[in-house]
Amino acid sequence: MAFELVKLGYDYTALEPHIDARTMEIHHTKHHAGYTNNLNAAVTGTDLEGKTIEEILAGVSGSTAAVRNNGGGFFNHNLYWDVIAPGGSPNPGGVLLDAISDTFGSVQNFKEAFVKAAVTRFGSGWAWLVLQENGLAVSSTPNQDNPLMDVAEIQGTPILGIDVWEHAYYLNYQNRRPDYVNAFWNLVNWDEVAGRFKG
Ligand code: MN3
Repeated sequence: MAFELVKLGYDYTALEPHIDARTMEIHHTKHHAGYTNNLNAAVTGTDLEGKTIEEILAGVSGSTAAVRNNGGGFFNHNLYWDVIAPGGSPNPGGVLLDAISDTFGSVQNFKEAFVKAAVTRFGSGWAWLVLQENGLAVSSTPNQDNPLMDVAEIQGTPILGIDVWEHAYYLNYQNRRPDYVNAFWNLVNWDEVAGRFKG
């Protein structure tokens, strides 16, 4: 199998009370596993077989809906599990803090823009902090699209992302997406985000 479901670096219970264990278990073992299996099925026997996920996403406008949806779902959840951690980590520092301050004015302003993107994404999708050639941007994408895709309105390298599909929060938060998005700040692993910023 070309693409494999990652093992998480923490237990399903480890993100409580912000993300509950049942949500984590279903999200990983059903949703992410499904995207991974369906991506493999979609690329097997095609000229995409053997390509990296980044290569596939960069040319996704020429691919099937199955590749777009499941390739995005595979990549997006890999990032999501990595940028959150039990207890999170302190706010950004160093060059990432400088870049956030340059673009947004302050960390607080950045957080407000990110929350707004996450809360106002209609239906299912994601909100992102995106590294571009000329700095940072906040964006949101529908479904399992992401900024690596050549179809994305705002393109670049996502370094932080939040899943706002209902499957990511509904058991614990029901319709209260803003509560889930605000709780997310308790989990963000800024060391991981900073590592992605430096590439
Ligand atoms: Mn999801």
